[in-house]
Amino acid sequence: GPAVPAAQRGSWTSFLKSIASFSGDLSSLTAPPFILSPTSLTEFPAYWCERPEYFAAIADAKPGQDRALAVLRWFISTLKDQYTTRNETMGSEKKPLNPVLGEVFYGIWPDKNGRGRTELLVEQVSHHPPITAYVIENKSKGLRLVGHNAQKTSFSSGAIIVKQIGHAVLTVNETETYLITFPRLRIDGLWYGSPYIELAETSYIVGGGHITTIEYKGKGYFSGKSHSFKSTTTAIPGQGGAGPREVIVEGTWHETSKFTKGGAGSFYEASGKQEETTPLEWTSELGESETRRLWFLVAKGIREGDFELASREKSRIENEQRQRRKDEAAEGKTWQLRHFDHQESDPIYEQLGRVAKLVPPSEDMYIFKGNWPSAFATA
Ligand code: 0T9
Repeated sequence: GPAVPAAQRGSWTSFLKSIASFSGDLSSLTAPPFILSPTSLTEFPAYWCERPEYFAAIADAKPGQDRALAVLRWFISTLKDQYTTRNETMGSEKKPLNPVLGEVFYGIWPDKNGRGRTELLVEQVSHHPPITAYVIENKSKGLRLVGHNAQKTSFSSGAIIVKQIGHAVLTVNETETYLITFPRLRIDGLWYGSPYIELAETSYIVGGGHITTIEYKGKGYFSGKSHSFKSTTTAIPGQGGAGPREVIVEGTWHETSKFTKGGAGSFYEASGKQEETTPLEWTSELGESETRRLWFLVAKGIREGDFELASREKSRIENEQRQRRKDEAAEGKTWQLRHFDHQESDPIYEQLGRVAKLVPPSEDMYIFKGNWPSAFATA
């Protein structure tokens, strides 16, 4: 049947008009019910964790070119989950719930086959514009990823263009660091009410004496297929990473890729299912802003088609937030982040970003305070 329910065609058209005449923070626009997702953006960092064995494999790889390729393989393995899951589970891309300031999410992927346990901690560190900070750790493998994410959106010939702001830094054994940047998104299919994502432009992984440039193309480029990429991994001159050769990998990030230079055979096959998060069991320690607790009734309303419930609960949450900000202002206080300290610049981004000639040459960062909820210890 048609993607836009007959009764919502008018509101979809006016939603599209407001997108087109609007640049910046799309999260604040009200969308018709059929396009709403019951999941908050604070859950999205879980996509980095849903192939835990590829994350663990980074630690097991030999430092140098092998490890640089292990980081790349893990990164590619997350893309299908990051950018096609909503289409697969809900029929199209959907508008996620816009997290409130201080919203948190905690999850675990248990140890299996010696891969160690992967732990996730997420905090919404800004409401408008939405900024999400996260830490992912596999302690037994000595791996830690700290990152933050924001978006700058614009509208171009019928599509939403999303420039991802922010970056992640992966640390291996407290010593080796990898800077990871994110691709640009193009959201198409809006007119028909069935949005989907294509990746575009370039993202980078820099560290361990190597730089990997990943180029993204849609239908009609490279191989002619949707979701295509081509990555080039080279040693950084003068950084002791003198790898034997350049390695090129080509294919599609949602299916299959192979070495086309400096190696042979398959690079990554997106087979098997992603592993869903085991959320940390709720106790008062996690607080009322734990995402699934906070949005429970909104999500229920969206899932069950009870949009009156969803919108009533959403308004309640938003009003409560507005009141909180007013109270803080009246008391001359500002909101304190729970798990992160904000810093204007990130020396690792600046240093490794120079190798990739990143624009902008500097970005801010969120430093993890190290305060995992105690419930992780007993979970
Ligand atoms: C980081 C990811 C990000 C978040 C989402 C653009 C988007 C919000 C940000 C970039 C993750 O690692 C990867 C995947 C999907 C991205 C979302 C897709 C999307 O549409 C939303 C935006 C804000 C909208 O909801 C636009 C309106 C909507 C009706 C189009 C479906």
